[in-house]
Amino acid sequence: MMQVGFPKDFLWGGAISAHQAEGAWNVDGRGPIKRDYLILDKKTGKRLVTYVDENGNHCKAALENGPQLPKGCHYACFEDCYYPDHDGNHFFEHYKEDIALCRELGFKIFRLSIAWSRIFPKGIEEKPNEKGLSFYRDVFRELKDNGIEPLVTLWHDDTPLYLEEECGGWQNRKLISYFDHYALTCLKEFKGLVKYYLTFNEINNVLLFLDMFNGNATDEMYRKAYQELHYKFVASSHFVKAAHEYDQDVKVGCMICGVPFYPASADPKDIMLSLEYMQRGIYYSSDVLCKGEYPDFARKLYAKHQVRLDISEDDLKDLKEGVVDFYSFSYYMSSVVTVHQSDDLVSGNFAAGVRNEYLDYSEWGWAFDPLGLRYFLELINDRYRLPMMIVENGLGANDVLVDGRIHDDYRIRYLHDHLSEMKKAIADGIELIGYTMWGCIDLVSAGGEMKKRYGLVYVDKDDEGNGTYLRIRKDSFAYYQKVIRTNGEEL
Ligand code: P53
Repeated sequence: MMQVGFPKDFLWGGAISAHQAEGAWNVDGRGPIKRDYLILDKKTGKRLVTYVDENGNHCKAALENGPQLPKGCHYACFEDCYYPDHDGNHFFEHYKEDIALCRELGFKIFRLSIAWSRIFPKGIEEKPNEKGLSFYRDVFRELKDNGIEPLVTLWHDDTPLYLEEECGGWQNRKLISYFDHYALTCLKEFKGLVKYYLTFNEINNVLLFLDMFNGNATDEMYRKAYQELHYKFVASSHFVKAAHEYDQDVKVGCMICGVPFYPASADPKDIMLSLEYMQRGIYYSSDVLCKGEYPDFARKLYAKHQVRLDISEDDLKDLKEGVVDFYSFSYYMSSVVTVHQSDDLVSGNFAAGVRNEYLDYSEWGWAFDPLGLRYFLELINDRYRLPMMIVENGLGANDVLVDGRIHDDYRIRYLHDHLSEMKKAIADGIELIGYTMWGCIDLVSAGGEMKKRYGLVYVDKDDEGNGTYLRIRKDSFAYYQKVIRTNGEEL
């Protein structure tokens, strides 16, 4: 029989990541990551990295082409700069209060990430940092005690800095074994506490962002992106295999940045172009993780940039044996592409392409497209037939406190419209098992702004780091609470 409403064990919840929420960046032995050296440049609204050059000069620069600094330079923090990720939203100190709020909301699941560098500060150690392990053990226990299942991302863009600076980052095959050691340590240490894992957050961004935001990407950049992806795919497959062998209860998902690409016109050239964006941006990564092998069209992509992968027979075997249990993805917006010239371009942070005249855009240029979510669910269901989970979705907006309250009816509308499309997809037979709304408690955005807020809960902190970090329930809090209480009957 067709499912009508949400399944009764639907996993309602919210999501955060370590470096955007925890703060306590240098507490209890946590090692540094590149994000710890990123500031928000007020003039351009862009993130800059701070470092010292070989003569000891203080420098700031946009580092768009990877983590490597010029020769002789070292990442450094300066007294007169504010580093938003150093504090996050103070989840490290506030987690009990935050989990109590999640319980009040009725969450069944809470997505968070483990900071690799809390467990292995440099990434190369043999023995894990006990204090790091005990922090996460406490958090997971607190969640369990509150009837909430943790959904754990192993990597949310936070490779230990040592591995990036000294080992060449993910261009180095050795990263696979360092990651394996970290991931297997988590698997063993958190046995019985964690049932759901995701390996690499938005793993496809490496390629997707080259396409979307870097019209001038060189062959060399593409070659590096494909190589990095390959090593991450292999590392991911190792974890899936190990998890399945070690603990029958554990389920592992991929994590794909889900942007459907639309053609701007019915010109077959535009149709073909949008297909190629889907192939490179979405299917290339998803196919490897969900089907265990590279798609046929990979050959076409490699030919375009003369890619020669470092890839072994063992790798291919591992990819085959380590396919994920469910398909998880983030969904914020769709994007439009064309071969034709257009002046009407979308601009915003991490948004690109041609403006879609049928859609509204957020203050940050992200297309509001709930139907695009259902479209994406259909595409993915057709291709993989796996249970699906939406592990990020939400609206980044500049919420304003009025008499101590946030009336975020725009966020309620955003949620309502996306949840309605999910409900329709489920009625059409799509196996959707969970939804974790992004940034359920306000946190630092990927672009470094605090004022781009996603939460059901407001956190009193501004872009310069001023504030009490007090938590305040927004109007959307009561809305989502009702949705969960009625299991989506009332949207
Ligand atoms: P912010 C771009 C496009 C889609 C998803 O993004 C993205 C990004 C930026 O990397 O990232 C995910 O904070 C990411 C989160 C991030 C969230 O989307 O730029 O997994 O870490 O905060 C929202 O508004």
